[in-house]
Amino acid sequence: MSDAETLFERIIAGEIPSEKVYETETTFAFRDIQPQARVHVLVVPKKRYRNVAELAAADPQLLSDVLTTAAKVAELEGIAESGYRVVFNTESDAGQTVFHVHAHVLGGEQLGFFGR
Ligand code: IU
Repeated sequence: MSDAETLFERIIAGEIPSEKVYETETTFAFRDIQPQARVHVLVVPKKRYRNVAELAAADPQLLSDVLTTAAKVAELEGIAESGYRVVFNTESDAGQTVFHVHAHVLGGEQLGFFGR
């Protein structure tokens, strides 16, 4: 297992400091160290799957927990009404760099179009 693969497990365990936003029995939410919007929070399932496809196939309840936590984060950050985006970068063309599935919760300002 590479360092990149264990990184979020170490953040969840508190071995690497992070700015926690919210936590449940199965998920952990913390601020992205390189925010791409005024609000940029990562939601990670405590059990590691490589990407959202593997998570969806293996444990749909846990995927649901991740999305419920994302909605809770939006509420806590005050962006539930103004709007926000939930993104799962999946593998290389999408720029996934940490292979422990995570949802990006982005908002707090008008977001630009995305794609190419
Ligand atoms: P990606 O979807 O795998 O590209 O997202 C990984 C994110 O993890 C990226 O936005 C990084 O800024 C973020 N991150 C972090 O918050 N803390 C870290 O120690 C590392 C990456 I390394």
